[in-house]
Amino acid sequence: MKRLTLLILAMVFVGLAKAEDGHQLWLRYQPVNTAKVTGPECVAAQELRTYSTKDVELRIDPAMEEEAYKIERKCGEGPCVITAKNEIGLLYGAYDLLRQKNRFNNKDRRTNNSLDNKDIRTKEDLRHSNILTDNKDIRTKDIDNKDRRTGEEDGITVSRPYYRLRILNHWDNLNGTIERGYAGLSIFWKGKDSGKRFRDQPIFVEDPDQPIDAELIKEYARANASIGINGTVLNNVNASPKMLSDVYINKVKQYADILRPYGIKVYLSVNFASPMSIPAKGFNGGKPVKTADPLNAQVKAWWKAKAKEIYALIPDFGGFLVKANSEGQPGPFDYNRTHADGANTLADAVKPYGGIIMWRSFVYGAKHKGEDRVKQAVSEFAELDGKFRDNVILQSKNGPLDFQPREPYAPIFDNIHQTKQMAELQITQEYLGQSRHLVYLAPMWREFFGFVAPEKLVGIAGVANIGLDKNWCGHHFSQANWYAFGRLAWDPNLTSEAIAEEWIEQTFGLSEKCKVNSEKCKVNSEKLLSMMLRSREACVDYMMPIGLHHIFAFDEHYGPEPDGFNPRVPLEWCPTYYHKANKDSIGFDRTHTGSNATAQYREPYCSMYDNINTCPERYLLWFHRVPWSYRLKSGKTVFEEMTYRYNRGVGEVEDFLRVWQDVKPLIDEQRWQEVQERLEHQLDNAKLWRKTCLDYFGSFASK
Ligand code: BDP
Repeated sequence: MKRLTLLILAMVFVGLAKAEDGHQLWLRYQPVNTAKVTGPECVAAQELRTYSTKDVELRIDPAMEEEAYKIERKCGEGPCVITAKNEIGLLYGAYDLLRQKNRFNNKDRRTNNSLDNKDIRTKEDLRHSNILTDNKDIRTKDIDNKDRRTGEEDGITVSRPYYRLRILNHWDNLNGTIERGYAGLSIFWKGKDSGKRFRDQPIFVEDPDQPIDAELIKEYARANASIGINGTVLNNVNASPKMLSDVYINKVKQYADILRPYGIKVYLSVNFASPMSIPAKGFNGGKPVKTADPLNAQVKAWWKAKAKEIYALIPDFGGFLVKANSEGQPGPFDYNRTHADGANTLADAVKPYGGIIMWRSFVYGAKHKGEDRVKQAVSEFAELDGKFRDNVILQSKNGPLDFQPREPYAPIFDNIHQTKQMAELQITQEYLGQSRHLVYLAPMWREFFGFVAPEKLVGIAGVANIGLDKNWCGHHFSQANWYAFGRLAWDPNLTSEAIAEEWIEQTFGLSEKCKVNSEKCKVNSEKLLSMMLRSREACVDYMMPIGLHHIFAFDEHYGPEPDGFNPRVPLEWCPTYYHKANKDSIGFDRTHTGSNATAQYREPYCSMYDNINTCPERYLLWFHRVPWSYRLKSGKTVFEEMTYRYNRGVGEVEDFLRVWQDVKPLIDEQRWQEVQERLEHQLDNAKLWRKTCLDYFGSFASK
């Protein structure tokens, strides 16, 4: 009897621990097994059979658009019907149906294409000032009363993705580490400890003999499919040539086979000099080439042979992502060739198979060394516009510098007109507290779409925040950024509010505690929503308000180091280069009297940013150099305003801790505790930012 009780208790605890460690992400539906599913045998059917409480019928209609779906809900009278052109559309429809069923707060905060999706900066400003000053009111601004999901066609939802390319970029190295990864080692590549140490950390080396974790990759595929992500780049943009060796291509094939039923294509980052060290099947008796010059006939033949080798194994392989001539990576400049020469050679190799090349514009310190770093992409690429093959896409970060907590949009999007473009967003919070701070990024990405119209782009890439940590992303709330990326790639007009609300309800709202207390859960969900929506602005405040940027500790990019200067590293890595504070003034003059970066923007932004009276104050020190006595619209001097904002940022985190305490009764123990610890750390770190920056800048301001 005793043994039996113990056994039951043990089972309960194992069950609980398993259920609440965050590994299930937002896919926490309770299995019921009563669904009747007709239609093709596909992942959608399995998903619904396991989880739906209602009968669902799946229908194929070849006339429908690729990846689109229709859901007809005749609640109470017969089955729900999902119709799509093929199985992947059915799968997306199935996830949407499940998403709708697992919501309890049906307020309409869904889309907003009238407010922050146009170039109406004044409204943008208004919106931000609302967020900053009156947190209670944030959501009402975005409510649009037309419910396109339920209102229009009486229970019919029709949805199609805005972008064909919705791709995660994993910066995973073949030795299992992840560049800018804060959630453990790679889920794709496994290394082994070399026994050597660097700064007390073990050095890992590649170990291609280790088997892949097929189950984990299937879970990964399912999570991505549930939010519409349909592509993944499996390795770091700082790519090892070994990625293209046959042993690794064989592994890529295994991944492609697991991901395919979920509608996900695989892509690879490639090292431009790969032809010089890796053999290609059927090429030159297995010998590499002596050069990587993209116009050399042997090099072209090598890339063609390599493409053939890959496509023989993976017929739906997506293509290559390339970082060339940036931060020490090889590229076409090494042979006096242009980015277009380089990209086109690769594009020709994958073209026969329908592949694409995503060529990154994140370049500095090469051809335009010494120029203001934020100008270099336009300087390098604008003159090449129109010279790229039609299967080349220029992939650019949302800001012109490097994923800072706040940057103005990257003007490359204004300067390229004939070449296809993609935006690269960073889901991993390299500069926004990594996996230790709660910072919800959708508002930042929506801000970007307010300046770069979604229709200018053909796709979106997101630098992933996924690792081997049990909860995938390190911080439970960082999962929301993965979720938000997928949802925005599907529909960039979705509001940050709608996405956060969906995520909260699915992630925290389906617990046993919520089932018996659903009204309280609604209140909780509102509180969490408000906290998430304020979190990015809070981070800007306690790290880098009024246009400060890149004052992070060298390399780790986590804590503050505003006095950072090291003559042995490139100047563009030094914080002091970016604020140029001295006893008289602070800020980087990027106007016509300075680096003239403002000239790279289209009107009205060019004039607006150039003129200190019209430049939004959130970009003040980004574009302008001002004396310490300069007064902002608030009447405060620069240093007084800084002090106010650093304090406000810290105050926000204090409030997040209060919110988290309030919601405690309805959140499961393990996740509550883990988030609590991180929030406490976030507060300490925010205070450290405040102290370090105010001490440092104050030492100039008071002179
Ligand atoms: C920076 C990262 C660096 C990346 C680089 C890139 O610090 O690790 O390699 O961007 O995007 O944000 O290429």
